[in-house]
Amino acid sequence: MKILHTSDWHIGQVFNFHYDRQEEHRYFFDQLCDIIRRERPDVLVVSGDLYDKNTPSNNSMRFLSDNLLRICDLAPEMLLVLTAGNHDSSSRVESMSGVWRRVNTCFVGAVEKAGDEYLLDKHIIGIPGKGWVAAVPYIPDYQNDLYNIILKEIRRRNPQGLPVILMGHTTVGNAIFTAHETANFNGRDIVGGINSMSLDDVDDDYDYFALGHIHTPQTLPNGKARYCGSPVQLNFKEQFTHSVTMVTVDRHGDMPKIETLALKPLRQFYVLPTEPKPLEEALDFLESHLPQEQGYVQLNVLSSERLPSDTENRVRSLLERGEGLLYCDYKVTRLHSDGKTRMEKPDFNLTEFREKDPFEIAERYFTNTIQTDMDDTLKELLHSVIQEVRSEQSL
Ligand SMILES: [Mn+2]
Repeated sequence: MKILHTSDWHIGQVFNFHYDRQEEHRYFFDQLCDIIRRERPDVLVVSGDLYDKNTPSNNSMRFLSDNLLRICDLAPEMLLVLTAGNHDSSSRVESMSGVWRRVNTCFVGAVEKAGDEYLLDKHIIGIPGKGWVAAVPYIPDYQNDLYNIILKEIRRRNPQGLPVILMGHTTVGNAIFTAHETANFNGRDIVGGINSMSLDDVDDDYDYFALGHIHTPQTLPNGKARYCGSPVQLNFKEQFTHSVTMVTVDRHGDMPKIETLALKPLRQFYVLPTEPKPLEEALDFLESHLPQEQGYVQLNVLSSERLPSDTENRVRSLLERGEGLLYCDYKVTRLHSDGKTRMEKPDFNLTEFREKDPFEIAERYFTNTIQTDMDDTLKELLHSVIQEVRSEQSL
């Protein structure tokens, strides 16, 4: 069984509030179509965060369906399974699922119960003679029992012992979170608002765990759970090669063969200079090292005070000398006031602020204003309030 694994498309992202990413996503879909044509997978799994927002524009929804139809047309025999991530609206993702089912495409968004029992059928998708997909969308952590309940039901339905592919959109503890803001509470990682779970709590009889949510591509230590990572770079922190993952499982119980297929970006992300420099030096550097390929530019400045108000205009006019260079912002690393080279944590810019975990923002605000660390009782209280707001929002 051949599985093509991707996740975290974030269609409809508007970078830095005004740069539409649709051309870059189209460039990704062109490459995805080439890969499908060449590799002929049995199933394409997309592990959540199809859209960037839970209220995508009509244009974004049209863009997704047009591109999925392209894929369906070129590989009508391939199964597609797409799940909702924490960025998606679970009910919206399923709103047209009945129609899509006719072209071998399953959208799985919401988890439903009848009384105390989960409704399992839509999460368990069989490919006759080939294998099974356990389609688990983003779930709040009090529903983590769903993974094992589905795996148990598949054991019952799978007497031939065909390969089992598990999907999830969650944080697995001790993974590599380099492209993300993280918080830690009572020894547990929280990334992008999702509490971490342990792979040890999931029954071991899946053959591949196709994970989404963490954008840094990585195979976890058990060798059969993997974050494929985002296919399109979503911010300046994602400084790695973006890719999709091709997986082959020969027999149930065998270790999967995992191959990374690199993607080309349409636009680059430039942080210039690489190390922060004082403003005038940074501008000189930019002028003499103007990138040749189109992309987003962030100026990297070392300063002990606020930058003059014309800084942005100066950077913009330098970038106009290049081709397709898009100004984003400047990042200021502050020298400590005692003049030592020790650096303080840079202030958040607006983009970073939007990506931060609310817990971290509140904690930093508290520490800066009250000038003392938050005690455990307060942390616990804050944590439970954030959880409560989140579970209300996901209803
Ligand atoms: Mn994501």
